[in-house]
Amino acid sequence: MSGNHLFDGLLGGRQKDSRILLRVPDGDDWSYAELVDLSGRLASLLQAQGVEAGDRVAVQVAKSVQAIALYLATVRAGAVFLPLNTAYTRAEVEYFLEDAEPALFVCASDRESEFDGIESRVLTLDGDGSLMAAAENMAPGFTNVARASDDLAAILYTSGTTGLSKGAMLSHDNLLSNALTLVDYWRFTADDVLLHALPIFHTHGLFVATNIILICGGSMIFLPRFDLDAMIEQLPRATSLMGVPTFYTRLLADERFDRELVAHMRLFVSGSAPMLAETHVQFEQVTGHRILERYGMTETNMNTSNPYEGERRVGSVGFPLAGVEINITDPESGATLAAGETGMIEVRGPNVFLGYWRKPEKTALELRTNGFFITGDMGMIDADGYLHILGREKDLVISGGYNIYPKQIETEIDALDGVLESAVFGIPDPDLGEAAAAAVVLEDGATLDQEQLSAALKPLLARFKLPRKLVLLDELPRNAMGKVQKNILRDRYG
Ligand code: MLC
Ligand code: AMP
Repeated sequence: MSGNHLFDGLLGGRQKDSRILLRVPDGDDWSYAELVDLSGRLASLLQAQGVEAGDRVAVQVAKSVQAIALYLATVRAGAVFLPLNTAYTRAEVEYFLEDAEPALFVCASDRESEFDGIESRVLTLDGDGSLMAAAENMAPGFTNVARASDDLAAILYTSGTTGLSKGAMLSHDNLLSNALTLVDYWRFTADDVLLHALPIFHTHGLFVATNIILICGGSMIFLPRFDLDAMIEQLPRATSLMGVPTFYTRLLADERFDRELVAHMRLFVSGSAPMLAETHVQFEQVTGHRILERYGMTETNMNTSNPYEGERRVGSVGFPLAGVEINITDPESGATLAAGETGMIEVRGPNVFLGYWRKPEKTALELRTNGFFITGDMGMIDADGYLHILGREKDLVISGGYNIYPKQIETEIDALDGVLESAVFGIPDPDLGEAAAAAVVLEDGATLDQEQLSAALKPLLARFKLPRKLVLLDELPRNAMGKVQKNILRDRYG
């Protein structure tokens, strides 16, 4: 084995490339060469801190060029990058650290004190005594640790219906092969300027958006977050945008967003959550562009995409990507269904992950021995071969592209003093697509109100997971089998 599969594929040969890779509005521009240099210094530093090949490096930091450099440094050092949503509370972070046992946990300096007494070794990315401060004194140049295509590159945590988060293990080639396929399928070239407003702790913002640009040699306008004014200001400088449906509904609701502003744009991609047909239609009416919708998951990267040329079919997520197979099966028996029938979407290909970190029994439930991953999404392939996602078998709320697992929220609510039981379900939300709502049954004699319940949940759960609506009920609606009927709750309170 020689070389570092992912890094060589993303940035091999760009050590001296002085073209601009990252433009940070109100900040500095970064060339390819500068990013490669910084990632090398950080990789040396990780090694000096004892990080060895295969070790996990957990990272919860604000979106920045330095954070991208740390991702690349981790890969170069042969270690495993483990990014965490910046909204996670200490309680949530502790679970991931206990499970993944990282050699290092890198956090933002403004949250360092929150992690006092935590098991893992904690370093900060920014501020005094930080990795960035030390990186300045490291010698330039770094010999990458050799890593092969099926070595582990990243772990991304995702939940299941049990509510227990599982680390999806992604190999060097899971990430590289998928990004290479997308560069080709979506026609990315060195002339592209991607307006990047997604977070970089998830598949969409990190592995799809960032990896694609690194490979094609283009550049990114790097916004810290989705901000409408900044988007309107920067769109004239971009050729392409990737977003969740909320990006597009918010842009459409702003009168500055018109045909002229985006006449020069080449591509708008949407994914991570279902896009309403009316958003597709309205977007085309306003801009003359048709959004390209694609379908992916943490465990599989991107699976299907509408075509670049040819019909982008509204309500569909397009065709399987090169090398990816889609099988529609009977959710009970697992038998393959005929074309046109609706069933479980299963996926196989070089994009599909290696399994869940230290959870072989969970892996066995979802990843078949024949290589097909059982997605939990229900769908149908139409007569022209387009895949349509028609529902989810997994109990999941997708809010603004973030996943909220009802079971996790229910577990926290049920553990509160005075609560007998609860049910968390998704309700339509005009901005976020879906939002979480909770129905709570109190114990006899308990006097909690909605505000007290909300206040009790705040330190336990990231804010985006907090139920936007909380109702107190005498009992939960159940079917004859005793199962809570969330569809009734959704109809009644949605
Ligand atoms: C923020 N908040 C949310 C939220 N985002 N609540 C529910 N759902 C969300 N998605 C809450 C905050 O906690 C805060 O609450 C309040 O809203 C305002 O915070 P904000 O930071 O100002 O939010 P905003 O800018 O409005 O963010 C909305 C958003 C953002 C849609 C722009 O959530 C976003 O960028 N989403 C993208 C997620 C993503 O990248 N998903 C890809 C997953 S990968 P409070 O209480 O503090 O006021 C994947 C695979 C695939 O799924 O196929 O791609
Ligand atoms: P995550 O676990 O965060 O990776 O979320 C993946 C899930 O997001 C998928 O299993 C789908 O349910 C959903 N998803 C992603 N893209 C789309 C899309 N274009 N349309 C509908 N759902 C999508």
